[in-house]
Amino acid sequence: VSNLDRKVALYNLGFAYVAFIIGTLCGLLQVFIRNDALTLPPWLDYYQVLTAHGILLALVFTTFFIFAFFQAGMSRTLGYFSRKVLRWNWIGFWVTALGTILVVIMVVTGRASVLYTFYAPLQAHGLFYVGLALFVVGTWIQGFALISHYRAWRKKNKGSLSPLFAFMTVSTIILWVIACLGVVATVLFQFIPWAFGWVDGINVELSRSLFWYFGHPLVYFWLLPAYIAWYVIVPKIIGGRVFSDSLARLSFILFILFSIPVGFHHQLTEPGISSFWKFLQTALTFMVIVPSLMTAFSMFATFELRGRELGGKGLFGWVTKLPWRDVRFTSIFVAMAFFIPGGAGGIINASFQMNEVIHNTMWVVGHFHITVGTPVAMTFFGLTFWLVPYLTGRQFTKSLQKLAFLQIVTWSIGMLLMSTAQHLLGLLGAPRRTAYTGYNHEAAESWFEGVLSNHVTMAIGGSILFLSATILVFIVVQLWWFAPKSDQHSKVVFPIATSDSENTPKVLENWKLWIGIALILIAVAYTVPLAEMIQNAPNGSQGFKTW
Ligand code: HAS
Repeated sequence: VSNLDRKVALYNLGFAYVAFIIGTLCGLLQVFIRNDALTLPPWLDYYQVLTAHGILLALVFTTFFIFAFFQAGMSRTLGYFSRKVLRWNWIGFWVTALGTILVVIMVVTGRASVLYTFYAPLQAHGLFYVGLALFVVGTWIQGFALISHYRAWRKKNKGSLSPLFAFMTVSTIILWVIACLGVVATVLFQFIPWAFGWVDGINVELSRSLFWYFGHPLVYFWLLPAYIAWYVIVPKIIGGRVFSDSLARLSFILFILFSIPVGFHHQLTEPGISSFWKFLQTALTFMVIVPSLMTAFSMFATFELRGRELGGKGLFGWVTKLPWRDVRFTSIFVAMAFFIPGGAGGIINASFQMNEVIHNTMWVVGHFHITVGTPVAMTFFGLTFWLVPYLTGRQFTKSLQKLAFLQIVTWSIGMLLMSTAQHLLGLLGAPRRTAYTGYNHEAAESWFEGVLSNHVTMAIGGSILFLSATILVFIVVQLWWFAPKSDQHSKVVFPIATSDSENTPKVLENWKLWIGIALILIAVAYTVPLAEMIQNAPNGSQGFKTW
């Protein structure tokens, strides 16, 4: 990676970690408010903090981190950026940053307490939606800059499959662009006119559906970069290779196909969508589980092959041979382990009838803390430990490595306590998205007493998590400015495993084909129900009037 390419990746990474520390602080406040241990001052309310927490961590930290990782990896695997690609990456970064700053100003000043899902009937100041639009446009610019870098490489290497890292990056960007079409449509054509008062109503069901058309693949936009690390980086760190190049590519293609036409599984309790369409999208949701199962299989195979290569004997002897003392591996392994219950919880959520039990309860909050909050976030931490030194030319010293272990141990314990409590509270009926259980709050609170299920457990978990976040940011600051500069021997490399693509079918890189099939599936799953929502809206297509 050239120094110029490094700089844009570092800026993205820096932005990500500033958002991370503020977002985790909001999380800390959150658990204490729910525990009734903290009363906020009159100028700050619960929903303001909750919105900031969700936006800063789920949207801002992830997105900026992902682009840092993509930029560093694309420059490493396909060669330095041309001046044009570099310029567009910078423009994209600044547009994304500007959008973020606008959004944050609106949230902090109390004009956008609409949560990170921001769908109607909640309404924010118009500038909040303008900020969101800029955020999306900025990511598209960065995404297209990377795609043009990839196209230039393919032109030079006609007939060859691209390196796995680049293939996966392009798949993720394609998924992101198609997914954003929904949120762009609702923000531009529904929210902005409504929030600025140009129209006097909004079609709530349509806006929620367009949001979830985007909202579900959004979770795979977070997950796929973590999967890139699992498929391409981890095998190198443990000294192995990619188990199967075709399997890895196929799993990413399956995400492009099946992660979008499934948004209704977030809306199973909404009356405006008929059961047939909900059922169809639920069935498609079960298809999007397949590439994750393929990934799990592939990971186990990679670990076992490498463990046996190192002399591991018997059924599980190979487990002991893996490099457990290497925090770059251990952090990501623990992240993977969290995804086993995380994924199982997702399957429960997606099961039409079981969704009735958990919808809008704390269970969902538990679910996303052991999907995006641990498997994804902790994979990003594991990447940070070498990505920052790689970009800054400093050393990941022994003492920082020890601290990194402490960080992942505290994050794991904190998440385990907090998310277990959240799952149990949810099953007992504790609502999400509100500090209060409803009327008769004091009496209702007492239902939730118990060793693991109460709000105190959640608060203890939350506090450990904040401690862990502080340790992580301390490590990042050290690796950025203070750790000793690396010399020839201690130079940190960007680990990329060998992936044998000799027998990989070329059709897997035929983007037109896969994008075409994805669009057909989307049309099948969405055209009729969206048309019905427009037709059936009271007061015409604008829907419900607001006063
Ligand atoms: Fe989800 C709600 C269904 C995955 C995030 N999800 C959410 C929300 C978020 C979220 C943020 O159907 C809340 C949205 C809101 O604000 O309202 N989710 C699923 C399904 C999956 C799934 C079917 N979710 C994720 C991922 C997320 C995420 C990934 C973030 C990154 N989710 C739902 C549904 C709802 C929902 C409903 C709505 C609920 C409601 O009613 O509101 C699947 O993709 C899961 C498949 C995953 C697996 C796991 C494979 C395991 C692997 C690990 C291997 C481990 C190894 C290590 C190798 C099948 C790959 C070995 C270690 C050892 C120790 C042995």
